[in-house]
Amino acid sequence: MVAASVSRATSGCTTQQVDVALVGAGFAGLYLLHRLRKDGFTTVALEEADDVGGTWYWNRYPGARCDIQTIDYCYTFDPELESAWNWSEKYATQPEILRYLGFVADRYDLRRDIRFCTKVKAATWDQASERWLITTDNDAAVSCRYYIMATGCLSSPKPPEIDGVKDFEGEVYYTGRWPHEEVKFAGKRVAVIGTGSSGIQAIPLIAEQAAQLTVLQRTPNFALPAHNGPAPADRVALLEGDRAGYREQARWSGAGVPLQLTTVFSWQLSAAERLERFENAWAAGDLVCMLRQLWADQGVDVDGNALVVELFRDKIRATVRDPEIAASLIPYDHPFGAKRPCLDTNYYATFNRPNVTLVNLRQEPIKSIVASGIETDKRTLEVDIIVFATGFDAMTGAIMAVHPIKGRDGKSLSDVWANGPQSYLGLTVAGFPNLFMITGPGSPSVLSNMVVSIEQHVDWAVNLLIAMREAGFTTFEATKTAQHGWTRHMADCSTLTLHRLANTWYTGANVPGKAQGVMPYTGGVGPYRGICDEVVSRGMLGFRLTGPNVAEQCNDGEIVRLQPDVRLVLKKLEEMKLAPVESLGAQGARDFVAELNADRPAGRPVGDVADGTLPGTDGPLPYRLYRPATPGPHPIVVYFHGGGWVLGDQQSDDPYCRDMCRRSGMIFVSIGYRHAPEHRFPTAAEDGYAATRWIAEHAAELGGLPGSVLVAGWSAGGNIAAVTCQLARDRGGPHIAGQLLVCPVTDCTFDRSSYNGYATGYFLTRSLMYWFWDLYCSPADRTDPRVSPLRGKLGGLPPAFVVTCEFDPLRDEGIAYGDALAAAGVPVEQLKARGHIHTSFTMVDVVITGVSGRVQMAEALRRLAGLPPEGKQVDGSVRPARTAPLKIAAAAD
Ligand code: NA7
Repeated sequence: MVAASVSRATSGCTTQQVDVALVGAGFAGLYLLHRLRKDGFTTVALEEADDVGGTWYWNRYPGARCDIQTIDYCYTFDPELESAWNWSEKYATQPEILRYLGFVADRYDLRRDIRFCTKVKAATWDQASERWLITTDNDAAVSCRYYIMATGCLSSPKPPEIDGVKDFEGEVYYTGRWPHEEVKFAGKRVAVIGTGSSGIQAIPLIAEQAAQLTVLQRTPNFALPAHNGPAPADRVALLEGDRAGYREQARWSGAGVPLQLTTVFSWQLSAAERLERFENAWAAGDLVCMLRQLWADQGVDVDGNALVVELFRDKIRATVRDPEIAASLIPYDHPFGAKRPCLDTNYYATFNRPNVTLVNLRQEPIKSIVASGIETDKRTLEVDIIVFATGFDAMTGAIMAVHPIKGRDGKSLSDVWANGPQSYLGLTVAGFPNLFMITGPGSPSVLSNMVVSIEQHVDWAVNLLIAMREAGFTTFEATKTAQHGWTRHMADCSTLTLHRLANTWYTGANVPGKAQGVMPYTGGVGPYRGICDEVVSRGMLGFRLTGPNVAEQCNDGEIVRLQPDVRLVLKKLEEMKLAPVESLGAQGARDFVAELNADRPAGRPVGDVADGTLPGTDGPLPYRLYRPATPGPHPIVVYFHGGGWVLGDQQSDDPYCRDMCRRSGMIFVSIGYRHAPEHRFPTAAEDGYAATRWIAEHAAELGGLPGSVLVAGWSAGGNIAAVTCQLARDRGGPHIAGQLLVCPVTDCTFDRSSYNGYATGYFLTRSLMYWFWDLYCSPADRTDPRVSPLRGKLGGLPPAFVVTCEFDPLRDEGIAYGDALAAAGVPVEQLKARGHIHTSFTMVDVVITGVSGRVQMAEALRRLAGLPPEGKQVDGSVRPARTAPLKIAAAAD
């Protein structure tokens, strides 16, 4: 432990020497200070305000409250603290939260190490001493080994970007910098600019006092009634019944609140059932409940989300009497939840008051502020008070805009982040040694219960400092590889939610000129915590650690290379500790697959699903036909399911067939070909060919376009599809217009690198493939092109779209087949799906990140069938765009 001291620096100023300097005395700074001191680090906290509270110190505007229930929005690190404090309301007011933070500061005697009224002016890393030098506007500079930003995500107010504020002769207030003295609205004409959470909380209370209130709204937002009062009895009972368990559940949840997620999809509910769920959430007055408990596809699929939006719109229309005002208040430009929705008390009803006027700035933008009020391009609104509720430079504002931070080689953080924030884990930045950000961009932060995320970050960071001290390390720094991997993982995660579809402060869109991109981590609090723990268990993966008397440690790499939802699926499977499928015997394996399939999300509705049989070479073969809802006739795709020639049937890839039928607008006919070991090679191949020929000959009867068909298949089904194309070419038909091969088996050798690199741990294993091969095909037959199509003649085959997945033993043989087809002159497109496994594309509504791949497959099928791309009619006219690119399936959680 380095003793805190104050030394006289060469310049003559005093410099305070500490192990750790942190900025901010809000929720994050207070807990950080407590933990660091408890663990023996000399620490100083620098705080601009004259007291603790952070964002709760500054945001004193009328109506300011938290929007996560207070029993969840509080510290959990000390059970005694929990029992020493009782919250009076379900959503505490700002004064109560501020009192709580003051109570915490006193209880742990934190104030003695906080330098209040001290603004940091610059932070500079000194390579020679391996310390940060922090200069301030008040008294001594600070020299510290570690510098930690506990500055909050919403603490740097955004300038209103409206000219003329200084010309206004009345009073001006900013919600994010509200005065300590009471603001008197009585008898005054007041204007509020901004209808985010701050505006929506303040407006009803200001309306009660002011003579006249004008609300200037640029973009309407969703607001849900808070129904404030005492904390709900059921939640309190849950907490008190098992406090530790309740808190632990929150830590591993999606949003930091222990709520059960729904697994039911919107299309499985009737309109009445959906309404009932919505009404229950409305009555509960809980954002997390409304955001996550209606139906599983509400937060990840625009169609599922649109159903929520419509119910919200009905509520606004039912509350606001004037239909024109109601129409202006109805959100139109973003999915529900993509922008932070608000919790309100009487917000919409406030617009029924005679003293309240709504100005729609989309119809009459503000030109400037003038001496007497606000000038729009239609009129001058004369007012006595203007309240700016115009928001914050969120996530990055407080970190980089507040003071220059210069890291290694004098590089400044604002330059490094000029194109958007990049971090490792949202905690630290390559090139900035010994710097931590608590709930920085790249961590769950504002998409979670902040206090849960703060405690996780603080614990993780302080535990690292302790471990370093014990091992003799004095510096840590994220590697570029690790940071790059995290940035990519962040981008992958952002495809799981709808946040990327809205212009919000989550994406930086509220600040003119700011680089845009989803800044918080959208993968969820629990998965994030698991990843941070994994960084530690893998030897501080992605960090370089150095110290004076110890060898450098750098275990470089990327912490998550799988797609985020694939990672979760694999983790779940690992936890289930299932016996290897090949140990179950053929029937046991079939039963197991049937059981798995019974539990999967139901496939989406299509126009029609019909079962039938077709004549095979030795008797009838069952099939299942999926017809689009659009008027036919449609091109037909003959589909072969996966299952290693041993498992599955015409229904086993049901969700995939439904999804592809909807996306491609084509008929899918899934074939129940015969299986090994009862029917060995070449039965499956011959059944596939016979079925394709029969369907081509009977296309019109099936409602399809006559003349040709397409074939598609996944895994062993991809093998059958590929072989069918070769047989059709060699046996005089039928004409096949294209082949879609998804993770196909194409060859009988097992020595390609993907077979070895991904032999276990990625669902399909090498030993399972050995078993499939043994059951289907004797070694002597394996080089026959009817099972190893890669060994066949490839010229003259139909154009192909070949899909392979990065973490799949079959990856390399799929790529080899695509390459060989191309070399033989066959038009080929290959989709090499990064971060995916063998089952990614058929786990519809489970692996959400598989959607974009299926969109590409559907587009490819349409091209191969000679259809226009989605959105265009055959005659070239544009039909109403379906939401295909945005049609993201459900249930990330
Ligand atoms: P928000 O949610 O960013 O809301 C700011 C509001 O101010 C929003 O309605 C903006 O409209 C509006 N705004 C911003 N600049 C202007 C200008 N120049 N002219 C007109 N209107 C403007 O901030 P809050 O403080 O309400 O809430 C922040 C978070 O704090 C909240 O989500 C909670 O988590 C706590 P826009 O939508 O940009 O068109």
